[in-house]
Amino acid sequence: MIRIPLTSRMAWQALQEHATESSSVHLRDLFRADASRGERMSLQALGFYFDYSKQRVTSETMSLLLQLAEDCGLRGRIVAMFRGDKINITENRAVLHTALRAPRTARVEVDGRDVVADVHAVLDRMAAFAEQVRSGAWRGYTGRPIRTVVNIGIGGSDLGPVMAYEALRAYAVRDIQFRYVSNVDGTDMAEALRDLDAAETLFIVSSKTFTTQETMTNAHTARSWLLDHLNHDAAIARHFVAVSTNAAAVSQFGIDVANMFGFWDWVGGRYSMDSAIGLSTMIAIGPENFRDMLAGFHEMDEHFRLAPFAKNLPVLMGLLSIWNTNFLGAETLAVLPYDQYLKRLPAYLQQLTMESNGKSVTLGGTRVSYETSPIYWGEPGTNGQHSFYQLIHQGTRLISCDFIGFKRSLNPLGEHHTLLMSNLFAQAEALAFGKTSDEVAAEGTAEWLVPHRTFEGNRPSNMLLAEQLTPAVLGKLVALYEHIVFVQGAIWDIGSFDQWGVELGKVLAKRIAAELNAADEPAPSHDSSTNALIRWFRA
Ligand code: G6Q
Repeated sequence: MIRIPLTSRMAWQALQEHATESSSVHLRDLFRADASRGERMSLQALGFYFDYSKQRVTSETMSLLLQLAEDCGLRGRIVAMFRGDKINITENRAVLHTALRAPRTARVEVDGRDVVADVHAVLDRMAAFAEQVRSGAWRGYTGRPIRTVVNIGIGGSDLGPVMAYEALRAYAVRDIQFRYVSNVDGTDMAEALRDLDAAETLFIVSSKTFTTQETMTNAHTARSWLLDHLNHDAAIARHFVAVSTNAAAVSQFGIDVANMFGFWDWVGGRYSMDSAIGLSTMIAIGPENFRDMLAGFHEMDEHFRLAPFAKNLPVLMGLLSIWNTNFLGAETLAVLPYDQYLKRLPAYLQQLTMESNGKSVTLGGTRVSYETSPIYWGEPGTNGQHSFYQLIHQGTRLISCDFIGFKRSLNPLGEHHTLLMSNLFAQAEALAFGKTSDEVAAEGTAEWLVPHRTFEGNRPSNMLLAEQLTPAVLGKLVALYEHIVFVQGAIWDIGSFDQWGVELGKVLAKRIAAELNAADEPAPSHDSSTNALIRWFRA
């Protein structure tokens, strides 16, 4: 297949020219020139109100970006993903997280097998188990019900469950505690176990491969702790369940395969929070809420698959991030949820976006000549305003922001929500329009102080609003970002679904661990710095 380099595409070149021509245009001018810009550049879909009028774009920018999407074959790529083609070419795998939330009646085949039936079989088993734990019918080895669930996993087997648990806490049972242990640093496990009663603790060992060093180390430590307290191997079956694709390793660990919840190689770790990896989420919020969340994911999948690009949320947000990254030079993208429950969303999105699109060769294997994934980061509002927002307002870098907010609070308390939302809208406004030196001077500011108090503005942002944070809305939100990543990857022509950098870390750590334990000299293959570090640690 002949691949046209992205930078040789006509739409790309037109965008470059257009970016140069419009470089001096300010959002103030754009709004002044079009009184209806705020409504025109907004979209209501799936219960979201999405306003992108504060992006530095015109109608021409948008039509060039949409043309770029067409030229890059985004349409065909979407079809290929949903159909189950092996688009993860370096691992020869299908990419079918969308099948995890397909309704029971759907059919998606991988190698001739309908995977939707498999998905629902696992969901049903998860639901039965979750109900048992929630109702107290599931008893620990000494006959007591479960009071704490500890999820042991890392990366994709941790960040999604943690984020979803925090996000949906308002829907969670309050008489069971949930803890998440991921770091191989013993402190993580020690602090999680410190005040727990083994007789009332359930461990979910979540690992797609069941070989990940951190997770296996933590799982073995948890098992020893449990056996120290309950003194019998038979206790393992009542206090450990597994989520994995590796039945052999699960059973070797001592977990009854009857208590294993499976998933498949076509689910990437960072795309797995709605698979069995979400077992802790389901125990927390209950099967019905979990299914609502899946329905939300599915609704966004269908929107992504079917909506015209000009009215397609993931396509628009993906293209806007391309514009900011590749044509305006923004290196980072701040995700700023004005909702305390979404406090772990930025961390979750860091993995989703940067592990997926932190790549520098095209699918054809040649080095890219343009930037790929921006750095995603963020904190919930309003905390960030008293910290790093300063740099977004007045620093030298261009940072684009995704603001997220809700009309109704899950905890309506006096004036809190109105204040929260007024901060949200005010920040987006200030970033876009700034404050000119004339305006500052007109306030009676001393001349020497004027430059310090002037805000350039012209800082681009998206505003994404919804009625209230519900399981379905969370599902839509996560699917939205999953598909934004897909759009970006399709335009950049990179493989969004492998993670060789993560694999490298897994191999390297094992090698050095053996050397840290050995008494002899470090293997000469290391550099002088690494050898010295190993000697320092051993001494
Ligand atoms: C995700 C990555 C990575 C993975 C972890 C845990 O896409 O592949 O973050 O989820 O390394 O892997 P296991 O689930 O196999 O333990």
